[in-house]
Amino acid sequence: MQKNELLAHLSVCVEKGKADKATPTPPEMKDQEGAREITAQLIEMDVAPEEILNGALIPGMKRIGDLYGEGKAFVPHLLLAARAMNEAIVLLKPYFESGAVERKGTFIIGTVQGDLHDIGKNLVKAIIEGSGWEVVDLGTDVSAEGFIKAIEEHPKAHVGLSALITTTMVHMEQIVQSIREKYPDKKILIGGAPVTQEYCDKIGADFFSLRPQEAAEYLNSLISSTHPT
Ligand code: B12
Repeated sequence: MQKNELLAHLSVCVEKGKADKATPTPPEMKDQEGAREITAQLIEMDVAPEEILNGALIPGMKRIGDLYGEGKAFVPHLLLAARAMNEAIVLLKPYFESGAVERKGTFIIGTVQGDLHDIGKNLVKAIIEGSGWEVVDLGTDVSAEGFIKAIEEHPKAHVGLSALITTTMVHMEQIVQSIREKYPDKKILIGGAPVTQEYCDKIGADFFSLRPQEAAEYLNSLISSTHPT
């Protein structure tokens, strides 16, 4: 296959969650090469990692993110796409780390204190990573101090908080306040099933959505006004 055909095929692999040859789904792609093999082939052909990222992985992830936002794809589809994306990212990681691929900026994300739910957070991470951002994942049960320490290490990063329980969601307010005391202009995104726009306005966060693709679009919209890290 030629380069452009391979890039187009890789994009479909991400969208459809075809991580590698052994991945049995989708049925119409059974026994075909997946994201891992095709990415390896493109690297072997000296295709720039940036082109692989921007020309195949990001558009594939965007398509599935949009379908999810429209209610035409569901959580399992996003998880499969994230897995396929990760297979490719692992191979591209050395180029990201060497600085050969420019990322749009850094996004710090964590599930707030007391909360161990991370499926939604991981989806947001995958879509934002898939949209070209470096993501620093703090994991679950993250305190205000945890977020602030990460911001100290990545001062230009934007921050995302996730919460799934009404009793842990309240920690978002204190975390937002603590971040604002030290970093008044920091952009803070919040989400998670119990979170609402009203709550976002109340605690002074900058952005709320239940749709990861909208969070990626919001971050992309900030690029013109901020410099990437
Ligand atoms: C899976 C699950 C678990 C798993 C978590 C596994 C894991 N690794 O995450 C386990 C079994 C461990 C678990 C434990 C508990 N759970 Co639970 N859990 C669920 C369940 C079934 C699904 C949650 C989920 O993953 N949803 C799917 C994801 C994709 O949705 P999401 O997180 O909302 O994320 C989306 C958006 O919100 C958004 N988003 C998320 N984060 C962010 C962040 C940003 C910045 C942005 C922009 C967007 C965004 O993007 C995502 C994609 O669309 C829900 C019930 C349900 N049906 O929702 C209960 C639920 C959340 N759990 C609940 C409870 C009570 C608990 C426990 C306390 C139970 C117990 N008694 O031990 C413990 C809590 C432990 C702890 N300290 O956290 C309650 C919460 C009730 C409440 N009042 O708030 C629920 C609602 C069940 C219920 N009906 O009672 N749970």
